[in-house]
Amino acid sequence: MANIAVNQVGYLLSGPKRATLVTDADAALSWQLTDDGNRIVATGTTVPRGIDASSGQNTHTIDFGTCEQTGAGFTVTADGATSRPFAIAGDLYGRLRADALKFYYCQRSGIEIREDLRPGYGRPAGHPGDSDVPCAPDAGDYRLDVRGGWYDAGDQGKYVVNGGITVWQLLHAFEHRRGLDTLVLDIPESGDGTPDLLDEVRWELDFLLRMQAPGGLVHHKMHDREWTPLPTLPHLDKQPRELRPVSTAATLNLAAVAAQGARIFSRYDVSYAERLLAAARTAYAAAGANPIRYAPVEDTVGGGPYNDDDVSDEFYWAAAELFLTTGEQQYADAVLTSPLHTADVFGPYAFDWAATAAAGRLALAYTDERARASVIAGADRYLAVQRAHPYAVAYAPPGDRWEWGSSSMVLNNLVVLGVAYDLTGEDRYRDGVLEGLDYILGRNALNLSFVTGHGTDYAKNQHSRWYAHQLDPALPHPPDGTLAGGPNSGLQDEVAQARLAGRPAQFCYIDDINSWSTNELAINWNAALAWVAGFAADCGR
Ligand code: 9MR
Repeated sequence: MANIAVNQVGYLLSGPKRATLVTDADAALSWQLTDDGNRIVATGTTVPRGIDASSGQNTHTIDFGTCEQTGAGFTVTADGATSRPFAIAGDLYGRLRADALKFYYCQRSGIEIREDLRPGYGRPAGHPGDSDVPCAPDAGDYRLDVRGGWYDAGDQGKYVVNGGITVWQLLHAFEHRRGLDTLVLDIPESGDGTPDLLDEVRWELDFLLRMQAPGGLVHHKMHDREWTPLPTLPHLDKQPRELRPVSTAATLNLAAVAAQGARIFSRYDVSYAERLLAAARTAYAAAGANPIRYAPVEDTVGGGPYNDDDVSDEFYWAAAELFLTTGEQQYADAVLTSPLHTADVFGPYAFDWAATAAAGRLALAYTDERARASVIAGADRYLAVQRAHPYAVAYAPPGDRWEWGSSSMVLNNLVVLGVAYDLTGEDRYRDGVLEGLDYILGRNALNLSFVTGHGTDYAKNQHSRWYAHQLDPALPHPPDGTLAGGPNSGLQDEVAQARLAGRPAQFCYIDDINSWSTNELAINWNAALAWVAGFAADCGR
């Protein structure tokens, strides 16, 4: 049976407006766009696109971009199928931007979540004992105060490399997207004179600073000694908490984001900015003296490994941020002599917690001519991938094997398009970001929005120990604005293996709380959503 997938939130009046038809037909078909009063407002013919490798479906594109009517409740019809309803509006994404950022307050550790600020999500402070945590036997013989920060994902571990890329992306958005300095996030600090987004990011930055050991190296992570069952609310977690060993990657993450933070916070809190910059300098020097302390892949008990045995990209990224903040020659030299400054860093996906070279490049692109040209070249490549894709996804990894957290890879490739738009002002990059967001919000093989509370059919059972409504109806679903990790060809968990084995990439997803490899939530993934939603909100008028 035919099916039409659309962006269920809707389409910006000033943006591209396309849907994907799944049909057995090979020849072009007629389509109609209908408004909520059942009036036909546009008609046309589909463009056959053939088999989509990511879903195995025979597809056509429906383009209703010429529609100039606004409203809610539009549907598009072709081959006997009718899409879910959607809006066409001048301005659509303000709520998505706010929700994607409000997500972080509910992930906070070490502080009560206030019911008046997040109705349905109030809970006592989790892990107050994180103020005095011992090293595990292989990590040292001291204790640190590592309270605060955000819980990483559905688990209650706190990992420096994932916190690092998250902070970086949120601060990059703050620096380069409009409107984030005045956005109200309904957090305890709202109204204190500092932008809410910076207050939220500081909650994590303070934690990252606390993870720095005497001598300047930074602990890779801290988490429970053993895995806890679902559900477990943070304040009811009985597992002992431990610091895992220091790593070069974690140390360079602190160097990168403390340097970036120093630049951005200097307008609001000079002494905090100085503290950040001092920490960034000592971290960078400590990493230079200890360049091969790698977090091992086997470290998977009680928390994820976040293993990484190539930190040349972290060195490049940290040097880039230190250079942008200080302008000092030593950091300029480190950037210019890094092989990654000239390497092609825009592969199947642009960046994530382990691959940070593109983060350095995207930071430098606003002031460095070589970096600027490379971002534009990378963006052109992602645009070509998107144009060839029947669902307009700018992500097509080799063999169409989609990675863990693919939603964030799709979005981070759009970030490259967004920066290219900043650099050139050319509409094709802006349109690419907007059309790329369609996939996340329902124009996909599952007809599912991967963002809780946005769209008509959305993911709401993401793997989490406390938003565990699926297991205990007294607990909430994840808050609106929570991104699901998304299709993952690896199918590492048992639910996914039992239900999804052998399927094409886009079908390697299930909205089940126990499918931790396809349906988790995570701080880094929501940062990708926040960046792109911030871009899209800014395109409204
Ligand atoms: O996002 C991480 C992904 O890139 C890795 O392939 C995967 C396996 O190492 O781990 C993911 O991170 C998880 C972390 O280890 C623990 N907290 C939840 C994270 C999201 O699933």
